[in-house]
Amino acid sequence: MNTKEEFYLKYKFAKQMLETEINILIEEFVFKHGYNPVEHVKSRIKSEESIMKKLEKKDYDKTLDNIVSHIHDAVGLRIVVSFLSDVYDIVSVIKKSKNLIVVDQKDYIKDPKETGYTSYHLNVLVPIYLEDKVSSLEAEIQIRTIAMDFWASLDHKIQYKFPNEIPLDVKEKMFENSLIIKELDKQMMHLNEVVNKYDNKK
Ligand code: 0O2
Repeated sequence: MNTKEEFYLKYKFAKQMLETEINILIEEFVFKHGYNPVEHVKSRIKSEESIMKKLEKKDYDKTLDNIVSHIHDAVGLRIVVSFLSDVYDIVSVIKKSKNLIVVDQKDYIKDPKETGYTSYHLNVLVPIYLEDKVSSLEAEIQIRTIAMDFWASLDHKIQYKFPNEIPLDVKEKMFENSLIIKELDKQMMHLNEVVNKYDNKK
């Protein structure tokens, strides 16, 4: 590994490559299906402070090599879609990409985290084309519905407000709300299918 600046520059390139590839895949999907399932896409590079905190939590030395080996979401991209079925359509599109190699996947929609967190996570290798060589870096893509994103965003605020221990009543309420979100996502998807059938009859 080279200097710290060069190291973070590679993460910047990986983020740019990932954004471009995802935007192309989405545009291609819209062209093929005449429908845009994506509400918005957001990407970020994890701050150095958060990376170091995560290494500490995982009990690893704070080295650049350990970031590459153990921090799988230093580059992260989130795709927020309208309906539950859109999540799986987008996952399947990404899996078919010739430029991204899927190295891990977690379906937290099928198996939610104990907090109630739901999302589909895909870890991919993103190619980076440098002047003298081609290398790759791992990035995490989170795909979720607007309802799941609503839940996760409040949960994130709660985690920030209570860094040590989240009060039990808040935890329980969030878990209850995750079940409501799950039901709402199902209902909205079914209603959308009904609405689409009306369109077809015209
Ligand atoms: P931030 O600030 O969003 O980046 P690891 O990433 O190694 O800790 P694991 O199991 O390999 O753990 O990764 P996982 O759980 O697949 O993905 C971790 C990321 O998922 C988190 O990153 C969050 O973005 C999101 N996530 C996981 N669980 C929850 C949850 O209960 N609530 C919310 N709001 N988000 C969750 P970071 O680095 O923790 O946070």
